[in-house]
Amino acid sequence: MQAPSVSRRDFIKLAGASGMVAGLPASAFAGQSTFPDGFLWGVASSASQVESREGRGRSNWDVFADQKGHILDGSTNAVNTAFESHYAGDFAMLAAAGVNAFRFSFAWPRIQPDGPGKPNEAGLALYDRIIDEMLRRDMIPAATMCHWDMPVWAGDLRDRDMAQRLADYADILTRRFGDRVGLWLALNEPNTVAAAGYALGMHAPGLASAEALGAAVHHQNLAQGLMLAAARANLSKDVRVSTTINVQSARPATNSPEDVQAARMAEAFWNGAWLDPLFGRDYPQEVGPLVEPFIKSGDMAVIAARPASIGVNYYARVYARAQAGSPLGFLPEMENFPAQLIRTQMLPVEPDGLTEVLTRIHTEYGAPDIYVTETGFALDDPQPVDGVVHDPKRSTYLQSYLQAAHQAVDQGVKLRGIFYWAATDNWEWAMGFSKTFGLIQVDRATQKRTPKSSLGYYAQCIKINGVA
Ligand code: IFM
Repeated sequence: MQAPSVSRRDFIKLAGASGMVAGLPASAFAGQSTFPDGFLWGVASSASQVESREGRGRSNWDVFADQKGHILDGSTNAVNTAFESHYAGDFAMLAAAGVNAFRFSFAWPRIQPDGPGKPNEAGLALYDRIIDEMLRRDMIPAATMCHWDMPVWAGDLRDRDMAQRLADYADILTRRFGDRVGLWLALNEPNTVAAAGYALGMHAPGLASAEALGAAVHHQNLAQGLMLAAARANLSKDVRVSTTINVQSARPATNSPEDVQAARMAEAFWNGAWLDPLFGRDYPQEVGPLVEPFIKSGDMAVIAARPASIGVNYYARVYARAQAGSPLGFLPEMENFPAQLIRTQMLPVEPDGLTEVLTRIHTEYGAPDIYVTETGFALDDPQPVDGVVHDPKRSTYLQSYLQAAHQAVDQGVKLRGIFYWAATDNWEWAMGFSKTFGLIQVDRATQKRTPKSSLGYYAQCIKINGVA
């Protein structure tokens, strides 16, 4: 497969289209908001959102998406962006913009399609090629081991044995790819998985009960501990091994005592239920009744992996409305957002919440290195004009989030990199293809990739290692 040729000059053109700082030398920004040396300027993706189903086993998300009424636009994840045959072109475009790290995930159903034990060599070989191409383009591979897609044979997270199955899978991955991946992340947003998949029935496997929720919380934490232990046993000490939590601070939707209480629960569920045990504390008392039935002797020690770095996904705050009878005790819904906030297709724009979560993790959890493993904006993008999709709002929002991240750095936070979600438009789970986050547009009929002007803006930031 031939990668299209994209030059750095094309990106100066793109930056011009973005109306930003095209052509200015890096010295023009001396003393302004620059990031530490070695900062990772990344973009992110996940297997189940970009790869096709070709060559892999059936996943929990295939089952969910194939059931009528689950996906907003009636689409499925059968083809997605056919990343497995377009990655070289995607990487060429991103590398020309200066992107120096690429976050992707392995599809567990591609590695172990039919059952536990011996992995599928064709699946492993595909990721060999993808990783080698990243390295050829000077992009550090940042790999999520499991980003929501699980093989059907493995069952679901109500089953405690899932933790060991995920640990065995982590062992396979780190043995094979440990010599090339620079940053390992065990799970992606276990909090979203538990809330949307086991409490609200909105994501695979479509469950909604307090029992399923409690099991999904504890078994993912346990899995994460076992996965990190398996990875550490296989990797050299200088390789970064961590996990990614969707950290959003919670506020009440109204001033009612019920909503104030709901926000306390949301805060504990969304953040503390994951970060506290990972860094050696007990579960927050608010989630005790949910998880206690599932905790066995020795579990908390396994979960307390105390990683030296942590992946943080941040989009916006959670606004909690009390909901009697809901397994969570609150609803994190769209209409709960304060009306004055700018809204994207999905979430509001709240840059100050990013400074808040980064400084909080720094002070409360022993100042780990932090990677913002996702942040991004779903917007209604226009059709391309002269080979560029003009999306100035995405650049403006991104600029405000980068400034917010930089404020955290000013306050001592050890921020080591940012990964924009997403590299390309992709399949947004239950929202199908209706939400577009990418820096690169993908034509669904032809799979043609077109850069957005926000990629040009990102290129300018990368060039000055700061906020353009
Ligand atoms: O697309 C998702 C991703 O898979 C996990 N984090 C949030 C993104 C946007 O909703």
